[in-house]
Amino acid sequence: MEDYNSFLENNGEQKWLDFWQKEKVFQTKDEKGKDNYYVLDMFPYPSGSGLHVGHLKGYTITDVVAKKNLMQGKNVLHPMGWDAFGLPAENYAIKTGIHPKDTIKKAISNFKKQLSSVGYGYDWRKEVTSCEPDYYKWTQWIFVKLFEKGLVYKKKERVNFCPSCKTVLANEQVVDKKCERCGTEVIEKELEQWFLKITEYADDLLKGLEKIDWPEKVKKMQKNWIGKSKGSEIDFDVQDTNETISVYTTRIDTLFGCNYMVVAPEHPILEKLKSKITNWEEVQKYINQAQKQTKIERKANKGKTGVQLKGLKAINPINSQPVLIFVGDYVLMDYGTGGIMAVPAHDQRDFEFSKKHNIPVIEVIQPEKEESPLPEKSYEGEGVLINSGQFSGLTSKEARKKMTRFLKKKGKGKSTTNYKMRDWLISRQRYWGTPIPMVKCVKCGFVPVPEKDLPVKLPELDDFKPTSKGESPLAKVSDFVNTTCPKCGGKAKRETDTMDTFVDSAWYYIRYADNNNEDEIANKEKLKKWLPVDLYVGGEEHAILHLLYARFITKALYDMGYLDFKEPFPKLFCQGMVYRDGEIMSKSRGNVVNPDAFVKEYGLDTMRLYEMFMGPAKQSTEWSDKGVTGCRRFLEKVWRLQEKIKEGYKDSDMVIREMHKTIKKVTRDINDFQFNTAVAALMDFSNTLSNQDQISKQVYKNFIILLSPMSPCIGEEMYQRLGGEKKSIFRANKWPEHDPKLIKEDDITFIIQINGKVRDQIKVKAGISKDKAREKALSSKKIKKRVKEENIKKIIFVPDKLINIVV
Ligand code: ANZ
Ligand code: ZN
Repeated sequence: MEDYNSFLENNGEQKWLDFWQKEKVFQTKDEKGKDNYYVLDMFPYPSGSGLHVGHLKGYTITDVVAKKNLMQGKNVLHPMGWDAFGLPAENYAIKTGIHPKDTIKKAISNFKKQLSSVGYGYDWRKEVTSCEPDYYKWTQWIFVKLFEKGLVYKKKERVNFCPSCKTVLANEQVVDKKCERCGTEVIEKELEQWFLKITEYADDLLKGLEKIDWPEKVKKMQKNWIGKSKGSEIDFDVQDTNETISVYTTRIDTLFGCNYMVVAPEHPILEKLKSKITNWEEVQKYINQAQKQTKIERKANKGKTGVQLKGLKAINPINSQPVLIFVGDYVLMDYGTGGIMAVPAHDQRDFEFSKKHNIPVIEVIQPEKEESPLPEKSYEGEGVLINSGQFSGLTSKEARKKMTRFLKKKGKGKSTTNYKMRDWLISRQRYWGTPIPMVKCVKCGFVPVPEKDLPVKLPELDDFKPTSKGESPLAKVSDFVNTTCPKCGGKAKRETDTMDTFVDSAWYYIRYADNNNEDEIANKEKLKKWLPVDLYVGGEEHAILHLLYARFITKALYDMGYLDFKEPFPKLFCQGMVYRDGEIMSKSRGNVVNPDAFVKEYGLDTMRLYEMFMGPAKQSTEWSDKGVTGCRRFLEKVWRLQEKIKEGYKDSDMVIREMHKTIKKVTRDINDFQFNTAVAALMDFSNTLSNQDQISKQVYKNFIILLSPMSPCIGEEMYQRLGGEKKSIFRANKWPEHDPKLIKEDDITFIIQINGKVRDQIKVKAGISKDKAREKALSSKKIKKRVKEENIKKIIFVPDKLINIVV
């Protein structure tokens, strides 16, 4: 009989890739009466260097899940497309003169070839490409809708600017004051920029996090990024003037300890009162210096420097005591009010500053349980107020309420909320992006391009360099720039900035539902059928920006009535990285494992199986060639098992029981993203089968079905060999179900903990419920001795392992 090796050598896998394509096995069908399941990978940028085996981990996960759901009889939407605008192709164009569209085309075709060679079942009819007019028409449409809704504005903003690349850089693209790409020193420049008002959705974005099934870590990162902060705004009068300085604080309870304040170098009060500042020269010098730094550097300064405004004092509104005023670069103008009240005793930054400037430290909060670290260090915690007049004796929490009320009555304060998140700057002075569909008319101002005139097409260019003024290269194309006003018909000029590519990727999941629609972003019925996405899989590096932007766009479109869901991705799974020699795989490190050569040598089934077997999917794992050979040997063994099949053979009870256990485990593990243990269970079962002299067709068939999402070619080959089937294994609706009666519930050792410490072990039936386990645990003598029912705070239950009673 032909062995596995010759199967591979005779293009056995390719045979099935061709078959699936010919039979349209993985094309999305929407058959009536079936559940719909939408599983999606994050939108890849088709880079010139192609895919390595690290990228394929996430894609294999979605493909396994897609195939399993298909086999369970669902309609499955599993699309792929390209985040095709962006800088790499444009920079390459500047260097070589090759048009970005050609570079991208080539890269996409390479990506497609690679993905197809691994047997992924994408429905290529659904493909979208963000640099194609039929796609960016709708990116522009969204922009116009947001504009009409008042969620778009243009504003001058100091931005990071690279004089060599002649473009604005995001903070993340500035490393060590230098441009990440070319190493040129970055400057700050005031430029008119388009913004999307994501801040209007700050609270919605926060609230929505509570309802979605995402890794806790990712939710926390979004929460911190949004940075909701509840506190108070307090007005300090400036002595002998009519001016006041407002500060934002989260610790109004420390107000009696405030004996100086600090304003940002850009604070308007400085210009206003400069004639009263007796050391103005010194102050001005400091301000000039501060403005030479970027915001990132200033944040890193952490209050090391500052200059007192001599001749000026403010008055603490709670006790009318005089307060010194400083200018300091660590106070940022764009957070809160641009001014802070400083409390040396209870803020370490202020503490250190006060030592440098000989300012007294007034203790006003005493810790309730511990010793105060004062006078060595500030005490930043909460506690009970002292030295605080009528408020002494209150706890921090009570004091915050009462002091806010007190100041409010005096007209000197109020409670407010601040957010760290800023509006989304989407202007890019670059060529290879979606043109911003706005026109500037002398009479009417900025007017959006009407829907019927969309898309505003990106003109063909040969010269991709931005202009010397830092404008987009589109500014050089007079045919593009000069136009008429859609409102009054008068002379007008087009906006020449293009959009941040994060706008393109903030809505692509919508388009897959109906990617060829020329009249709508997507048909409502189709949206209802497929969205929101059932499972979204991608890397944690997108934890903040992409996922936040996508949620924002969804919420805005929901509010405008175009969508009927508020969260695009109710379930998110983030796969871990693949390392090689302890390092992230990357071209520059030279440790990349190329899937092409690998598939050629071992076969795609082995490749996919190893991707799933190499470790828990959510953890980072090390690529090992030895592990690969292990997987290959397993498939060889699976191949040989067919020799044991005997028609009508009656398997032993043990084999049947093991089969049902395996069905249960593999099904559950795939649902729980525990692919490695699913594969391990199949390996175990294959050992059981190897030890038999003969096995039935049915047992082998079930085994093959369970394996086929991971290793589809051997699955299809064996399934067809077993005969009697016309359909592909993936379309046969034959995913097996286990029979709980047949899985004998063994006694297992079950651990009882109290506050995480093991206190007893009992024998219970496997599969015991939480309630039953609780009852058993509480009736144990050893536990009774230590725990009273009424003191139980929480019960943590790990099925078939342990129960932990928290008291
Ligand atoms: C007085 C105070 C006393 C503060 C104390 C803290 C501890 P979050 O949670 O980040 O909102 N702050 C306010 N505006 C600022 C700005 N523009 N630049 C730099 N720092 C600013 O923190 C709010 C705290 O950050 C505020 O509370 C203020 O310092 C500072 F014992 O006010 B606090
Ligand atoms: Zn006009």
